[in-house]
Amino acid sequence: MTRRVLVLNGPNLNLLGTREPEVYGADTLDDVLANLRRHVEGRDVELRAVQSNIEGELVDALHEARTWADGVVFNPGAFTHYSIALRDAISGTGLAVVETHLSNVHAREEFRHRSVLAAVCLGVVAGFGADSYLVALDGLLRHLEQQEPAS
Ligand code: CA2
Repeated sequence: MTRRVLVLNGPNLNLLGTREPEVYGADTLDDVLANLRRHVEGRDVELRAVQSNIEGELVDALHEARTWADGVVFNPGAFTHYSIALRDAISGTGLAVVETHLSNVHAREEFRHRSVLAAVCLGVVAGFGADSYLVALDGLLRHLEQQEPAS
């Protein structure tokens, strides 16, 4: 059975690899996505990627994902810490979403310690750099497998 996953990235993540490599690593967003695609090669997994700097476009991407995706690997960027609109979109769609961060947000400024999204997500992965996305995807796929009705 094909598993369809949206890899959704929020504000400023299009700048990955251009600045702050000590915090976010040297990979560009395209590198991160290529890594993910390599990681699932040979498995029946379809990945679609969306990045936006605009909160409403991220809400729209979640609404649209409801029509085709089994789950979402989502790095909401700074919206993590204050977007009630994204929280409502996640809970409203009922999608299995893994909140994903490159950096360990809990080891950084206090305002990054709080997520308004985590409580409505399936899980949270943070602090493994680009590998956070691989861990998040594996966790999501394992969860989806366990949901599959026994044949
Ligand atoms: O650690 C993460 O993945 C974050 O979601 C990244 C967000 C930050 O606001 C969150 O607290 C944690 C920031 C993404 C900005 O990415 C940049 C990358 C390169 C240069 C400038 C910004």
